[in-house]
Amino acid sequence: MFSTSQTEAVLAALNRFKIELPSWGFANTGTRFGKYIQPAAATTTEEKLRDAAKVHELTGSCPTVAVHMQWDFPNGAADAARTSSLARECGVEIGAINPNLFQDQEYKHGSFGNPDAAVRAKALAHCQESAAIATAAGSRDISLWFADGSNYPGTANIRQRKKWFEENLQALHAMLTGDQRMLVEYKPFEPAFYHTDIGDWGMAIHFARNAGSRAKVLVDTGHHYLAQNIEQIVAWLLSEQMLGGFHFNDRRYADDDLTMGSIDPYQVFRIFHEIAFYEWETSTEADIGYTVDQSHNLKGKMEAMIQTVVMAQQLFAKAALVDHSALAKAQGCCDLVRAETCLQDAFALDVRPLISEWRSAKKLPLDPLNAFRESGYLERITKERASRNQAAGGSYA
Ligand code: LRH
Ligand code: MN
Repeated sequence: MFSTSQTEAVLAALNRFKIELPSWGFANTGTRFGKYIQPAAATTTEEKLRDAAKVHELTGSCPTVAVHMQWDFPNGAADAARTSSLARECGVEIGAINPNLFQDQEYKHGSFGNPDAAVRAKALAHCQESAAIATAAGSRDISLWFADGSNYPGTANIRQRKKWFEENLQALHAMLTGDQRMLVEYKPFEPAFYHTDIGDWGMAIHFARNAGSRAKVLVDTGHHYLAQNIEQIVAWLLSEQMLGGFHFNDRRYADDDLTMGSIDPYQVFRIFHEIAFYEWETSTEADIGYTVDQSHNLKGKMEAMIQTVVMAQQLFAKAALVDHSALAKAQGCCDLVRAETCLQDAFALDVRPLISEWRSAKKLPLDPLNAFRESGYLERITKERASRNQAAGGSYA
């Protein structure tokens, strides 16, 4: 079935593939039309870390957890040491620190882009604290997403807000230490529906470059208009050495935050292909942070996360099977069909037997989802957490 070189390529790819899990993916999240409470959902940071550790135990590819300031560090930097030792005790590490500049009432008209200097200063101080937590927790990335924007024409001075963002991102960059990075995530709309201050990759790469060498761009797959060619943006960011990370999810319409590869697995494959092809061509390993960013409103949160990592492993493995030299040759002589089929042939390969081989070599369950169902973990956390979750629930108005 697979040649030795194909087997080696897939096993090598699986050995280095790591995808970070979002703490918020284990909590009861909803849409603006409400939340459907899951009795087993995690509420405390400890429960989120334990759930993430369970997914890592079953899949072997997600040793770090992305955390969100207000959701996971209610007492700010004071929580850093305890939370990072708790994570280690669970068998994972604290990953990217996500400041939260969209919940507090003061941020109604923005954070870094707010016309009120006091609010801008508060936002910068919050990011400073995030950098301090990153240092305390041994995390490398401060992952920045801003809901900043406006809903109606004429209500915001877009050029002035751009200047404030440049100033504050430069100020934050100056606070980073060691190998720390700041990742600038863009999003075209929601919650703002007229303009968003960091609305696309062009604005993000400008702000990152303007801030300094530690600043890179983060691509959230759900943050694109449907017609946009995401892998072309990825190829550009790679070519510019400005690609810092991903938030993976899937969508049918907008930022739906559905499970990765559930709607368009070939999209994720094309992204992984651009990275693998770049690494083959440059004989370098791209310094990219892969992270899941999903909200599981209907699927069981643990099963959805395990399903996501299993899908990610498959798509990453398939991309490692593209015959890059045949592809480069076909591209060079404009042999369109041969070039295209280099991708289609790799995507069509069933890599699951090789992944099973990798799992048994790593003493991991051959079928993580089934192993989870047989583990009794869900029944146990449901018993532990149901009473607390019953009390939750939320209506839009
Ligand atoms: C914004 C976003 C951002 C997060 C949030 C949970 O849509 O993608 O990355 O902070 O989701
Ligand atoms: Mn995101």
